[in-house]
Amino acid sequence: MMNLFKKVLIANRGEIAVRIIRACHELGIKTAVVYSDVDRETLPVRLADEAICIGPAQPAQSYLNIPAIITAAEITDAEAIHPGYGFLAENAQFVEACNASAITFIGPSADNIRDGGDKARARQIMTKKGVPVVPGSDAPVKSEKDAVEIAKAIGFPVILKASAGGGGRGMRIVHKEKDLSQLYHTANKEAFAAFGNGDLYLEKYITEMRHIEVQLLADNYGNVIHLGERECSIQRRHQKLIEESPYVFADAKFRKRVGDTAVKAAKAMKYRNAGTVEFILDNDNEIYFMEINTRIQVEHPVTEMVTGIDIIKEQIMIAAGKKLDKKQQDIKVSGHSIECRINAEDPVRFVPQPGRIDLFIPPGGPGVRVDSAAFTGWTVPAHYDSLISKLIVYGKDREEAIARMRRALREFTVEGIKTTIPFFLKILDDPDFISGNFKTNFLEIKDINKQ
Ligand code: MV4
Repeated sequence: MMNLFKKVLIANRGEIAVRIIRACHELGIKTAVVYSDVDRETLPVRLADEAICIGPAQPAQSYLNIPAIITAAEITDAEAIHPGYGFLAENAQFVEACNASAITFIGPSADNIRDGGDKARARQIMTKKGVPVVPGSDAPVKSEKDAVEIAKAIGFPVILKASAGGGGRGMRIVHKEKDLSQLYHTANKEAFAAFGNGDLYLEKYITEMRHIEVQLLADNYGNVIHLGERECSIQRRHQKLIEESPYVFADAKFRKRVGDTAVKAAKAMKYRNAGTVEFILDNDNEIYFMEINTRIQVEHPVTEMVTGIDIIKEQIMIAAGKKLDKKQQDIKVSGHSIECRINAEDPVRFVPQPGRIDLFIPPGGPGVRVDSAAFTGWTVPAHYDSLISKLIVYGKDREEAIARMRRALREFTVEGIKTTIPFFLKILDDPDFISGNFKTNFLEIKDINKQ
């Protein structure tokens, strides 16, 4: 086997830092992790071979501090940096800073990140290469007048989206022509405030859809394979809550169609490393490119469970210049996997609940995986996202996976702070969840979190 890195620096925290440390140690790679003042007493700091404090809790002064992280890599002699997700994972300037210091960024190229981060440009690239996109504007709209004309041509309802967008900011659904000018201005202002770029583009609004995404692996030599799809429709305020693989109603033909389309999308932008193409699946079973996520995603474990492939190890091997050692026909999806994101939040109103965990007893047993950095006595800081554990189950089929998730959630003991565990137990008993009969509007329809 080609030489991998001797040491990798992990520029992240929490469960994903632990996940990356595990992959490195299994590959015989030493690890260094960076941490902020409030993260001194944490699992990644204990598990890594070395740990370096890079600043105070505020992300801008620690996990987003590019010079501090490059310096940490240099003084620990790390040859590569894994950014995890969030923070600097999709920052093209950070990739360029790594390149300038001869440190390998474990992830896509700076150009890949720029293409994926500019949603209007990604749409253009896909259109040009024949990847289906929802009818819409072929560039950011230039003015309110421009928006009205394009919207009338597409037909209402339409959705305004921020070119630099993410997380639903700068997004507005427009049902009638008369509402467009006002919504255009508020979306434009919101996008500018959030991203420093107010550009908006338009798409036909698909009123009922599923969110289906495809995991990709692409090496540095143009070889691209997909690892099947994930169904991620159960979300709230653009935060996914439950993800599964495979999609309940996917047969081999659907998997090939959506998978081949995702591979085509990756090739259209000369993508490399791990990535995910997100699609809209409409009621006529048509798929449309929505965006490409140029990072490892929170929900990657469900794909690992059904394919047996360690995606983090693949990322590291690709970044080290290894050729993909698997072909598309080697990828087999078997069984079923579901993930619940356990957040330190009130299970009804979803308000973050930072604080001390007085007792933490994760579930175990057959088919249960817990990706977590939590432990008894750990204080969940208020400065970061509220994800404390990912509970992932595997079953021979969806029915077994659901039964396993239910019993694992019941076993899961977290005392001292509120978590979203009770919320998931309600969803798992919902007949429409059990039958697979749900869309992205599932939680709004159910009002499952209102009482
Ligand atoms: C859409 C859509 C319907 N039609 N695009 C994109 C980002 C993701 N977080 C939500 N997105 C959507 N894009 C078209 N052409 C529906 C959603 C969507 C959504 C939009 C607004 C408010 C709540 C939503 C919940 C799920 C999906």
